Amino acid sequence: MVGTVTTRDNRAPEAAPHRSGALNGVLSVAAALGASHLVAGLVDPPSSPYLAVGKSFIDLTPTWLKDFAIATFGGADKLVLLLGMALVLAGFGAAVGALARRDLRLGLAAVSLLGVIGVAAVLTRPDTAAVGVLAPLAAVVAGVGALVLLHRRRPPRGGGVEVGRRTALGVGAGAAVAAVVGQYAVRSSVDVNASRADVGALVPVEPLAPVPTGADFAADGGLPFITPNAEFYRIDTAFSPPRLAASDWRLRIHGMVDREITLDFEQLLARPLIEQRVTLTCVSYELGSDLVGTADWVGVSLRDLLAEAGVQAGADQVFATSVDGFTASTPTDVVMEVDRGAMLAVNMNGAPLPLEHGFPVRMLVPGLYGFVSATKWITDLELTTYASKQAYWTPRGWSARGPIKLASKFVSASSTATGSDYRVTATGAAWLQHTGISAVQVRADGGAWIDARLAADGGVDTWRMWRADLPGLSTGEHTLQCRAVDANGVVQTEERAAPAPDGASGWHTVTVRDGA
Ligand SMILES: Nc1nc2c(c(=O)[nH]1)N[C@H]1C(S)=C(S)[C@@H](COP(=O)(O)O)O[C@H]1N2
Ligand SMILES: [Mo]
Repeated sequence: MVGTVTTRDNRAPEAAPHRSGALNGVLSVAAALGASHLVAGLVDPPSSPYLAVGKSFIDLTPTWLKDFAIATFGGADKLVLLLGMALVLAGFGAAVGALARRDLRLGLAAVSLLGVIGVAAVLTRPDTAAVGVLAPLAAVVAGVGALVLLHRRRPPRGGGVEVGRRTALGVGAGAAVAAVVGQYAVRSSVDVNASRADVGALVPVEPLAPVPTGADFAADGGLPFITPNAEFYRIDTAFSPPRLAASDWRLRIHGMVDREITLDFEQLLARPLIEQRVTLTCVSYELGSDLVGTADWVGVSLRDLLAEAGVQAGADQVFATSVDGFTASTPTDVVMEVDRGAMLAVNMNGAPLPLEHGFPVRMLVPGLYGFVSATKWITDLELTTYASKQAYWTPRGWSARGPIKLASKFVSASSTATGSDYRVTATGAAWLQHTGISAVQVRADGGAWIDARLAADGGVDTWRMWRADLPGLSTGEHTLQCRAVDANGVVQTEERAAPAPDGASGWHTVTVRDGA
């Protein structure tokens, strides 16, 4: 009967080829990405659609999602984004394949859409060159080519399976090879590692005294006073760190200045080199989180550089731009404070800045959160006004100004049994850069505050480590809190605030148990 025939005609083509349709789509998208990454690697690395779209994605991400990603994944947020993009692209590829199976033209249109998005990203990103559009165009050529090839070679029902499989394998292998070679080309386009080795460790006019002994309680489970570069938190909007050689670096100081200045790296280093011990903090710091670290920085006084340029009256904002288009603005009056220590840093803990931390040059202003003061890969400084220009995070709902808030946190807590009760030894850190800490207090279960022992003072722009003993805790669970008192006697507020828009506040609270 009619029913039987219909069933056969519908069922036969659907089972197996449907799956290969999705696979064809995924392979075509992979071919598109591989080819474009290769072409980008050869002509203009930042134009790789994968990187450019990733970067655009970051910039277009709503603030709540970005905050969530930083809070949830911390330093791994980039990896999560990468995996997320791979998943989205694989899903997109499967859809392309399904469309192509219905009508090849639909599939081709869909895969070309990837190229259109890529062209748009390349043309609108500040760090991409016009020649970079060749990369998304290569994506279209490779994606369309692969889809046509795979579609044509799709085995006719009941035969030719080997031919189809070989084509698929060939496209997949070609995509992988192109991606790997492209990545190699991206990495070797600028030899930043050689450039870092050239810069090496710089010798300041007056080297800092070593960190005083007893500046931390690392032996009791606390953090080391100096944060090793490899463990220093990283926060930025860069999908992958810009690769800028010191020899290609230029800094333009312009806007409301008497004399515009353009410096290259050698000219920067010809200025007197200063060294400062500074604790950097991210405004996204949440009570107890890791977005705070201390390093010894060598660089040049920013105040002196701006004085050379001659800051004009009314220029209340120092507007910094990085090579990848991130911007941050700092109040001019803070940068120009005689003892503030605003600097352009080139060394971090005795080594050239790691790529992730801004090689070759970054800005630092002790006492201000990173988003308003610590521009990495800095290439431009404009003296302007808050009224005329907004930095990256301002329209995204964060404060235009960002003095660091008084904070303290627990780092470790260990318990020791003492007969029928137990004792907890806690370590932690407290900071109010550029003011200093005079005391830290700890309490259990809302009881009386106990003064913690402060570690040796490592400098007014750094954190202060502390250690506290809480004896006589009864078996079971207890809640510990800490609070800091700054050098002026101001006590850290109990009032809780989320990081947005201008930094978290409140007392860090942890739970301890005996035997834990
Ligand atoms: N170019 C660039 N510089 C940047 C950022 C950025 O996104 N791009 N983020 C800022 C923020 S929010 C912080 S907290 C510090 C973090 O510096 P780190 O990654 O070296 O710890 O860098 C600042 N400088
Ligand atoms: Mo930050």
